[in-house]
Amino acid sequence: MSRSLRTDVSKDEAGADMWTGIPLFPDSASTMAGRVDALYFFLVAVSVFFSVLIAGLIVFYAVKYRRRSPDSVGASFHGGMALELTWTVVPFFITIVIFVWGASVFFAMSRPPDETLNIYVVGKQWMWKFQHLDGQREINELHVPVGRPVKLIMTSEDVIHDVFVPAFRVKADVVPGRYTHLWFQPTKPGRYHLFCAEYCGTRHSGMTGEVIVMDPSEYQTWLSGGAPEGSLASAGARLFQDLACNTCHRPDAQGRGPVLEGLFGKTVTLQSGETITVDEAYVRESILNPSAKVTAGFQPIMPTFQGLVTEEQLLELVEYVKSLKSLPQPQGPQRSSRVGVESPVPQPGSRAGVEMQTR
Ligand code: HEC
Ligand SMILES: [Cu+2]
Repeated sequence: MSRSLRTDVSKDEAGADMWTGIPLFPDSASTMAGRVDALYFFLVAVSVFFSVLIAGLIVFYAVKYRRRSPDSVGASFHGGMALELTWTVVPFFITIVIFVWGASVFFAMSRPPDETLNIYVVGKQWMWKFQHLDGQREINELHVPVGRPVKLIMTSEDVIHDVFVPAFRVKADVVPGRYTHLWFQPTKPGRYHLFCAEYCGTRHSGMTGEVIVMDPSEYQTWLSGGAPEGSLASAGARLFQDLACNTCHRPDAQGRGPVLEGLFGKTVTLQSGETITVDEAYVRESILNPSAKVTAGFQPIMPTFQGLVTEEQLLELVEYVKSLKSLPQPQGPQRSSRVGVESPVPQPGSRAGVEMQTR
């Protein structure tokens, strides 16, 4: 039953330990846990207070005004202004407090800090697949370091799933066809349950896993343990060649497609005149449905890769595009090179952090 039983187990015992000792209240192991609990306890306290008050008054008045003789008749009266104002105004202010408090916790949960450790998640019936930027892949187990904000970038291969880590007090839907986000900052090393919290088919209840929070040094050791295929971005770089993306997207603006170097995070103007900030979702859509948002100054000649790439390969391509740093530009923003302005000769080593084969 004890907390130590659940947190100090060695790796091989973990499976058996999963189901021993169900505690009344989950561990608190993230920076969000205290805030969520405080709000939760406030809600419980308000509910208990009013339940007791109302039930008490009902009993009290039922006794006080009980019928004392068979022929007694109740007095008729019409309202009491002071009473009605009180039971309108007091709940009004209490619900406003709940709203403002709830909104502030919600905002804190939905806005990750700027510097996060990003991990990609793919849900599928009935398992969780995790991809670390360094290339490690895990199934139903997620290793993270303690004390660092972690952001999960999540999608599903089939139906809607939902990541839920009770000890962190965080939960978010994982939806096919789009990326959703979830962030947390673990505060305590240990092993914590991970659940799917959206009914997703026959074996939904078995779609569980563990988040393993480690000391930073242990985490480094674990990270260096194995990534035979290299980083996610380098896997994406290989795919970029295998799928011949590089025939159209070249770093020197001589290709038929836009330069992707430095694209991520920039604002792109579309043919429709709209502008859009390049994020994971935009890159994903550009690959699966290129004609949905055509970049200004280009023809919609890019073929769709729908059905040719898996969700995991898409993540590799997204991560590769993310890793493409801007080429040194003498003047103006990156976008100028896309509308035909002369751009500098590419440097072979300029694709920072990514091993590229020479063409
Ligand atoms: C036949 C040439 C061609 C191929 C092959 C091609 N693209 Fe494109 N790509 C384009 C063109 C042209 C555009 C701009 C028009 C548009 O948005 O559809 C574009 C747009 C994009 C954009 C949006 C860029 C921006 O500035 O808005 C991304 C990201 C992208 N492609 C990635 C890829 C990836 C990844 C692959 C390989 C899986 C690929 N492309 C293969 C021609 C190509
Ligand atoms: Cu599920």
